[in-house]
Amino acid sequence: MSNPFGPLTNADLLPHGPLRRIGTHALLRETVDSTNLLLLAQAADLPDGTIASAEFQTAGRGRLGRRWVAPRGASLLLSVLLHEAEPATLTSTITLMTAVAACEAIEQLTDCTPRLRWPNDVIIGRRKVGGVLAESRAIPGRRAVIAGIGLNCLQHAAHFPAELAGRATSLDLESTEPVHRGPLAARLLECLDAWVANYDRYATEIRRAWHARCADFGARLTLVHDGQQFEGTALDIADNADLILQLDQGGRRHFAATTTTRIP
Ligand code: BT5
Repeated sequence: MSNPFGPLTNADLLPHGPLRRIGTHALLRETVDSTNLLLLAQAADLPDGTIASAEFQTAGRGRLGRRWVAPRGASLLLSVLLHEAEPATLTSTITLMTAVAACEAIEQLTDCTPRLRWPNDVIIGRRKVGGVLAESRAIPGRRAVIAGIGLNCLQHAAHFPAELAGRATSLDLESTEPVHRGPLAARLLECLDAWVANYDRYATEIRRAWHARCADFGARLTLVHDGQQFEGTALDIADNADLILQLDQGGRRHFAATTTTRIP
């Protein structure tokens, strides 16, 4: 095993068991703009299952133009490239699979209990410990689907910018045990590989696994869609990962993650 406090290595990221799909190749960087961008840019030339990892991102990406910020060496900053035939049905469920895989790795290797917040947050208590960003682009004959995850591992409170105070946390802050990034990365990728290898057969299971960890159902949410605010009670997620909201004004409505923001 690599140095538990050193940078992530190929030994952490490439599969130890039988390769299903994820881990054909790994790009490890000290510094990169964004691991998602790295894979998006080279998507047509890299093999299906390529992993990208960095110790630091200068332009970490969140959803809808937001930023992901993390000090050097404190997080898992990982992205996975998947080549899919069109129509790439994987795009609607890859966020759920990645978030569930992150929870599984945390549950198996730490004493933390992670939960999920629609559409892409991994939380502990009420604080965000990780986030998933799925992106995709057409490449010749196929679609490149990129699943990126940022997971706060070693940060302490002063590492978070002021605007995240009280809203963000790390595994080290939440756990009573030391947190080792290498084994966490390896387990997260193994869990994701298991979901992705058979995702068409796992549609029900993935929804169930996500549902079981979701902190939102039955909770009151305020959503903004198309400049309009909607309030209601979260009921469920649809097969395509839309959130189903029971509106206070009456009726039920589906909201897509790509066009919806939450008011905290
Ligand atoms: C996300 O977006 O949560 C998706 C984050 C995905 C990051 C990974 S890192 C590897 C890969 N490469 C990338 O460039 N991206 C992916 P969103 O739901 O839009 O949340 C973004 C918001 O979370 C920000 O506006 C902040 O409020 C907050 N935030 C930023 N950094 C954070 C952190 N380290 N921990 C907790 N919250 C954070």
